[in-house]
Amino acid sequence: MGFNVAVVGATGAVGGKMIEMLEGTTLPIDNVKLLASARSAGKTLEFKGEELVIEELTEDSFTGIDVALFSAGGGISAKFAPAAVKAGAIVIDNTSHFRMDPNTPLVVPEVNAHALKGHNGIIANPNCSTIQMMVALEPIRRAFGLSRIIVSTYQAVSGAGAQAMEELKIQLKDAIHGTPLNELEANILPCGGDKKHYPLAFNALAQIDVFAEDDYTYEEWKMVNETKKIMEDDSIKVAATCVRVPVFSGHSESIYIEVEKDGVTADDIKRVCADFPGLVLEDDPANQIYPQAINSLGRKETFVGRIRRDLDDPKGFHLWCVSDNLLKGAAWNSVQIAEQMYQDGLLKK
Ligand code: 25A
Ligand code: L14
Repeated sequence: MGFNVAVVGATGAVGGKMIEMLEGTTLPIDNVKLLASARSAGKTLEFKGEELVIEELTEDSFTGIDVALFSAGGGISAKFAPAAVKAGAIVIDNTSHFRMDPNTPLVVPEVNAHALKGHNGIIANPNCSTIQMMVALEPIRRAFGLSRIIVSTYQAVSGAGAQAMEELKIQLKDAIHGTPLNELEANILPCGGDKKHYPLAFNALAQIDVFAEDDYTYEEWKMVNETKKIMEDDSIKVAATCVRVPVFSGHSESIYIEVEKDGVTADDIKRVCADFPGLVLEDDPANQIYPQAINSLGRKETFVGRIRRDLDDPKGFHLWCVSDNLLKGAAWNSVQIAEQMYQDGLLKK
């Protein structure tokens, strides 16, 4: 007997990839139920060659569901995840809503799968930028200790959803046809709601999500807080600058770290990275080999390269980390969590 799986936000940028990941999963599946807003109810999407009709999400949607993957925004998770849990489903939630709740495990399977067993029905999928950084840094932390992380991100627009991708496409087209860059129409980015909007085409925006404490954005705070929770170490010093670039998918990150051990070399770091599951070392400067966003698309792994020593601090190192934000950053990590739970005997019919 297989599991009944629901996808909440099935018509979104992440939801579509969740459906794709479920087509290839090792998790035994009986039925897939696609849920979205009333706007999409009645439309169909394909799953393993079969047309599935999208249903409107309601509190009654979860009868008979074993696993519910949520990716329709924090407000929807807040409202409907409890109903799913009540109906007996395990919720794997892609939004930030439950991530810092001490009773909710925040999991990257390669890093802290052991945290899954403490769940109370909901498992949080970390922020996309955090996930790929965790995969790249966990082998280094395990081997040499980590005392500090300073990261700058170059984030793709798909992280902001399907409508943001559409907005960038139109801006690029209008720009090519001669609209001055600062006159391009912008209604969504850098963040939604009633805030100011700026064009992203041929631009870089040092704002992802809204501004918060100490003038860091909420996206930057997510990277700081989630890192400490996943690595189970509040003493790691973390600071982030999150930047949106006109890339459709594939987040890139420039990461500076300080290790705890003395005498570590760049080659030591390359060696432990090459051996870590889910991480691919692409680091051959002589042949101009390093990770690129366009090569990460469709891949479940995280890619790391440009690993080099800091020129002044003997415990400092720099690296470049890339992953498909819609896959490892969201849809794949969620389905991987379900597979891991099944493997660990935590998913039962
Ligand atoms: O609220 P937040 O936290 O700020 O979240 C912002 C967005 O981030 C994405 C997701 O956008 C979310 O809405 N997201 C969430 N988690 C993410 C993660 N970890 C993440 N992105 C990256 N990483 P999205 O566009 O990718 O997906 C949105 C999905 O949510 C469904 N949805 C929205 N409101 C819902 C709902 N489902 C149930 N109940 C609700 N009330 C949404 O379905 C989609 O699946 P949909 O039916 O609303 O949208 C399908 C089509 O409708 C168009 N459309 C969207 N908004 C409007 C609209 N049309 C008219 N008016 C609108 N206001 C879309 O173009 C789409 O084609
Ligand atoms: O917290 O806009 O998972 O790129 C990930 C994508 C927040 C927004 C999250 C983006 C979202 C972010």
